[in-house]
Order: sequence, then structure tokens, then C-alpha cells
Amino acid sequence: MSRIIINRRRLLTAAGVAASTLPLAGCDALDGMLSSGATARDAMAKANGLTYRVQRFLIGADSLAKEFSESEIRQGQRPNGSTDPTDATYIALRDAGFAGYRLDVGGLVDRPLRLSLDELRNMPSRTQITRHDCVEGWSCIAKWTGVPLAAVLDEAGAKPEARYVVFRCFDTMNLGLSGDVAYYESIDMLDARHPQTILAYGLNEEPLPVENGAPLRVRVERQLGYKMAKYIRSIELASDLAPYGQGKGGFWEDLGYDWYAGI
Ligand SMILES: Nc1nc2c(c(=O)[nH]1)N[C@H]1C(S)=C(S)[C@@H](COP(=O)(O)O)O[C@H]1N2
Ligand SMILES: [Mo]
Repeated sequence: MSRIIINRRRLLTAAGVAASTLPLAGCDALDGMLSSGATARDAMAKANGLTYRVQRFLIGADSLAKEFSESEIRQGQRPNGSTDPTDATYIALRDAGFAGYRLDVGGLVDRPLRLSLDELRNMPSRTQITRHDCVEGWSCIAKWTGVPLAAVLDEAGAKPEARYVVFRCFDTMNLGLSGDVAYYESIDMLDARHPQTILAYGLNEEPLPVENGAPLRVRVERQLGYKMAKYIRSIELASDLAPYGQGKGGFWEDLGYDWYAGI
């Protein structure tokens, strides 16, 4: 469990300019934002839908995020958010070198999968040097290696009604009155099948370290950092995001961030 400190400014930065003119009374009280029907959040949702459509139109489905050269890697990937999960299931796996780790792939698929790290490493792999942008205002260039998510989806046989890929994570965040909440995220099938979307197990030529999401984290290179779930425990294909968390598609989205965080 990680304690998070969230303040009005951080929420405003994330929610974008459209929402920043609104009075966000009660923003410091997290639980207020969680209640459905909050005016500020509805406005954010509308702005979010617009951004999504405009970006999909302008950028297209499969334009690539910029890739960099080795010489542009200046430092290690700066760890952010959860960096050392204390959840019991995670600690047990970590202490055994992730030998017992299995990625569950389920939901709207023809063939549910349980993949070990060796099985994931034996699938097709892709390495890319990309820039990670966090809403907190920093960026990092790093080299990521992993299996294209599209290959995993093909192996599982995604059903045509699947619209989203949901990532459930091992780490939980403490939200005061709401208790411990597991990190989760979701992306649409266009981003899921994008050639640069990989389930990464390697960072800068080394196994992915715990601080950056070991044993497996997703890279969604045309989106902001918070979309790139670390410590992935399972993947579910879904037609609707309502059943997950507070229904907004991700841990931070449930607190007011945009679901579509295109950059
Ligand atoms: N499971 C999980 N995934 C997460 C987070 C987190 O706290 N837990 N933080 C997000 C945020 S805000 C960022 S910027 C990146 C940080 O990834 P890094 O630690 O490799 O830099 O992970 C994202 N994915
Ligand atoms: Mo972030």
C-alpha cells in the first residue's frame, strides 16, 4: 500500500484547461470527487471525449510515437507512483524472483491464458527507445523491451465485442476513507493493438526493476505516464468499463484525470 498525497493543484494539472475554470470545491477531500455526478468531473468527462475524438482524427490509429537513439538516454527511468509495493501477494512473488508469476488473460477472449515470464519472453519481442511524460511535469527517455500486446491478444483470441483492455495491478493506494484501492488502467483496442504497445519485462537492457513495475508493465507510447500500468497481475478484455473501480477506466481517472491521455 502506498500513501498518496493529492492536492487541488495536481488534480487541476491533470484534468486540463477545460476544467480549470470551474470551481473545484472540495477537491482536497478525495472522497468528494469519488461520488458520481460531481459537476467538475462531468465537465472533465466531456472535454475528455472531445480530446479523444479530435486526437484520433488528427493523429490516426497507427501513427508511431517518436523513437530515440541510445545516446539520448541520459539517466535511468525515474521511478514514480508506487515504487515498492508492500502488498503480501506481490512480496511473496518478488521474494521468489517472480518464478511463480503468471499473467492471467481473461474476459472477452476465446482462450483464457496463464503465462509465465519465460513464456512471455519466448513470444515475439520488440525493443523501443521512447520518452515517458508524467503529468507531474517530468520526462525520461528509456529503452523498453517486451512482447507486443497484440501478440498476446491474438494468442488469447479477442472476441469482437471486446472494446477495452483492462490492466489490474498488484499495488494498492491508500485513499483515506475509501481504504486501499488497487491500481488499474484501461486502453481501447486501437491503442492495445498499436505496434508500440508492449508488455515490458526489460528496461535499458536489464530485467525490469521493482521500482519501475517488475515483473511486467505496459508501455502505451502515445499516452501519458499514468496510463502505463506497472506491476500487472492480470489483463481483462471488456466491452464496458463500468464494472471496474469507480467506472472511469483507471485509478487516476476515478479521481478526475482524463481517460484518454493522448500526447
Ligand atoms: N501499478 C501502478 N502503475 C503505475 C503507477 C502506480 O503508482 N502504480 N504510476 C503511474 C505513473 S503516474 C507514472 S508517471 C508511471 C511511472 O513509471 P516509472 O516508475 O517507470 O517511471 O507509472 C504509472 N503506472
Ligand atoms: Mo505520472
